[in-house]
Amino acid sequence: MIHFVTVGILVMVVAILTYFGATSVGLMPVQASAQAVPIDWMWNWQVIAISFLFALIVVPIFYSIFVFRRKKGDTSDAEHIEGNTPLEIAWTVIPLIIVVTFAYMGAYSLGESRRITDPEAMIVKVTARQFSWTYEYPDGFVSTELHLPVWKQVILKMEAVDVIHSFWVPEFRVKQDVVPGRVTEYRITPNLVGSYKVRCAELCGSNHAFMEGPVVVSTQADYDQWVAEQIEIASANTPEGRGKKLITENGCVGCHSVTAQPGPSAPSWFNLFGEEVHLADGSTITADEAYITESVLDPAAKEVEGYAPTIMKPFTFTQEQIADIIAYIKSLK
Ligand code: HEC
Ligand SMILES: [Cu+2]
Repeated sequence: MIHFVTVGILVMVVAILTYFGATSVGLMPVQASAQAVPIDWMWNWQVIAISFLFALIVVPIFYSIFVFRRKKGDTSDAEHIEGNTPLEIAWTVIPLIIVVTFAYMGAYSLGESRRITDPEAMIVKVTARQFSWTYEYPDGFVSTELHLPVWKQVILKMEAVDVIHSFWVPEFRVKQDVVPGRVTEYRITPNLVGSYKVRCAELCGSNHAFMEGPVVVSTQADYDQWVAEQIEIASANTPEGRGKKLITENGCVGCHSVTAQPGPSAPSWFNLFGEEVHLADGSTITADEAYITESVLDPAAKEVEGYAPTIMKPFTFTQEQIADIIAYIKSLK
């Protein structure tokens, strides 16, 4: 009996220490959405259950190893046990109740995270493609950044143009697949101002790991200002402006970069125009109109040294669109 009491106390102590240890190391990123509350509530109960089960297994093992160690010179046989019906019923029924309870809690928190609906939610159209995210705003502009006002619900209507992707902002907790030929919905109420990142959570190809994009939750005033700036950029009907729009809409910057830093998986366009480009076959070529046109319409024709030619798929654009893209690339200095 004394052993049961000692083990019982030790199990409780180790369970409590494990729980506080596990929760103090920051297992979860900050909680930045109203939908995250029921999810984190359930997660917390899971950590409690995990800590208890961990203690329940580890404590008796170590207790037995140290307390019931065979004495030196003791060669007698151990007691033979032929089953124990009450014990077997207990270790079947108790875990069953726990599992069913967690299934209920899971369904409850899923329901709870979807019940928070606002009929006046803002709708943003999301396009996922290898390997970038683009957002179409109700105000009629397209961006590669997702900006959201705090405490305002947003519904993302998401579509994939190629393969299955998955929209995941860890701080919002909720995750949703984006499937070609189908519109999936993602409803979120951001509740914490900050800069986060969307990641693709579905292995979608060679640059899946770089399929990230900024997600900015700001005050309504900052958001309104950003929207005004975006509308101004979008309405500037210059060749560079139209080129920038095409680049954004077609996800080019998911691979390329427009700054001096090379992109995640493709050359930078910064200072590209007029420069000598080193090709994989050892030759060089000047990046002029003809070269850029060919690189967009038939990327495999000339391979840039150090990059895989197969990543970029050919695009179809009209001559005017190509001219706009070139005008935009020229402006990157
Ligand atoms: C999936 C990634 C990816 C996407 C999306 C992509 N590209 Fe590329 N692009 C590459 C890679 C990799 C190269 C270098 C290898 C090669 O030449 O094929 C390249 C090369 C180029 C070049 C030649 C650059 C140089 O430094 O010589 C141009 C111009 C270009 N791409 C334009 C575009 C445009 C315009 C778009 C969007 C309409 C686009 N790319 C979309 C991956 C991509
Ligand atoms: Cu993806």
